[in-house]
Amino acid sequence: MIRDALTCRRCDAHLGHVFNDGPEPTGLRYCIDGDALRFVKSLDNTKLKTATFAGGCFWCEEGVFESIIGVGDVISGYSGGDEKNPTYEQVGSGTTGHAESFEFTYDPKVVSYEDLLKVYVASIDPLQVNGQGPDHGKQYRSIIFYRDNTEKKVAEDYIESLNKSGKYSKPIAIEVVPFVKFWKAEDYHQDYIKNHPENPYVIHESIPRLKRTKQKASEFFKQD
Ligand code: MHO
Repeated sequence: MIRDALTCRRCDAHLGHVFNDGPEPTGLRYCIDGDALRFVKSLDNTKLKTATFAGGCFWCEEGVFESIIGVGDVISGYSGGDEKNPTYEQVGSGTTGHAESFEFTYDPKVVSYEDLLKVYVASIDPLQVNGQGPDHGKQYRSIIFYRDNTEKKVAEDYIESLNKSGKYSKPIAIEVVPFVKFWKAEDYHQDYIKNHPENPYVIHESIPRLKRTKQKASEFFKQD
């Protein structure tokens, strides 16, 4: 059996060993010191809540929220209009009333609805009307879809506090509307940033947006 010693790239400290006599499929067996591990709190799947927002390009927003502590699965889709089974092309034409949206589960014991709103506002230009960054049209408008009166109040109070903060030159342009229905987008839109890191839009819009949001709301982000 061969044993490889692991050392810290930064300070050369010993972190454990990897042996080649482990089980299939890798054949590796890890014996790692506790100090070298990062323990991640697992979500309580029985108590997850669901939230839905729209903030322009859903590829970008999905990427942001997948990086947030306490957030589970994030799905790209469409909401805010009446059209049934909308397609990307229909929504992109701006005729359906839908906005590119994203829906996700979260553990309210780990991250609160208000904290999710802070991340959301940090991830967009909250002053831009009917658009986000280079994308213009109602299909890119910003919306908080609340599911009950508590969420409605948290959202409205938060927006009011932003408007009163004196930090903004114009009124916050985020709609707060009741959640009705979320239509999941086509499969190729899911996990788009991860699957298409070479896409120019991802390089020039999505990744910078992710980095900007992380700078503004770093306390909510998972470690890399
Ligand atoms: N204008 C961009 C938007 C991407 S996005 C999913 C494009 O058409 O690629 O909104």
